[in-house]
Amino acid sequence: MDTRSELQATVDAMVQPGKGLLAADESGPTIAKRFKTIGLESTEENRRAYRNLLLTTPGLGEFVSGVILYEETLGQKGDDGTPFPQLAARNGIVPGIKVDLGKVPLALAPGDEITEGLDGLARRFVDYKRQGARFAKWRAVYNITERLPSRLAIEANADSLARYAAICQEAGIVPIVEPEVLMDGDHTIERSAEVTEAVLHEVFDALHRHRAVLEHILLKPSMVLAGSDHAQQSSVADIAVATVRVLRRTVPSAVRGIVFLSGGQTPEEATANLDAMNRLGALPWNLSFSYGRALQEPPLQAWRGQPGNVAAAQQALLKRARLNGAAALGKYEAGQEKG
Ligand code: 5MM
Repeated sequence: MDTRSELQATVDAMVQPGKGLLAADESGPTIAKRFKTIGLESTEENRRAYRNLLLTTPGLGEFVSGVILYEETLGQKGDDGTPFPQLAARNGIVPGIKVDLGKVPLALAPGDEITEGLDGLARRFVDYKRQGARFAKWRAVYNITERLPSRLAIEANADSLARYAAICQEAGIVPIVEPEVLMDGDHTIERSAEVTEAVLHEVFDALHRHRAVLEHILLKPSMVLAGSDHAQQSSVADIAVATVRVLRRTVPSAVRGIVFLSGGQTPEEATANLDAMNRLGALPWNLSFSYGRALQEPPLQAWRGQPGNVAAAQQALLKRARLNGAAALGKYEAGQEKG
């Protein structure tokens, strides 16, 4: 298959009505933080057992079309000896990999951050593809204050995201482009909208300059929300309207799929907000989810590292996947939470 057809086939498999992505790409320090909440040590075997639980959830492929893995997980095997990428593919879930190497402070720009990992990326894709990865993910992070993010951070991160996307597409890998405007802070929803619009505008300008094919990327943005410390939190309806307004202003209709991150929202909030957006009428792109915490928190708490809790944890994951699948169609009802 030529590269273009390969990219197209992957996008087609990932963007499906009523389906979204599971972000299970926590790096070492992040998964250790998550395990700490259930009093579990982050050993290689515990991480493998947990990812095995997620990927062997019966029926998950009905609502999840892709899974983002961390490099270590890509090389690990399920209980039956099947490598995780093949295990996912067998269940109709496209395997992908987070390829950024994390963020560091942006030099001479106090408070801003930049994501690293471009050097040698094209070479790394040879192995990742051999292991079964068909898409990748790169996350840029923007802190909000009255003066942040700086123009410099917006431009530098957009350029890195776009270079990453171009390298992915040349390798036949679909890039998920993730600019995350953080909800930490006491900013208003209007300030979040202003920053998100500036960030996305710059990202698409950079994607154009770097010759990325928009039909063959997925965008993973944050929702437009007031800061988590802001006194007045917005309603679901206001979040949906503000987020879709910014997306309409900045994301070309050539982009097939927009898959949100949850960014610290509760699982229920992330589902309700996605649902409300999908009730706003016809949109140019498929709006769905690529949640990490909002999908994994309930199963992680149900599991607590105990083999006897695996079935309950899988049920908890399947429930969130099913409800988010409904939200991706604008068919979620809060009453379904009780089921
Ligand atoms: C779960 O967090 C992922 C990994 O973060 P680190 O690289 O810091 O370990 C992250 O990339 C995730 O895919 C997205 O940010 C979305 O996750 P949330 O939890 O915000 O939905």
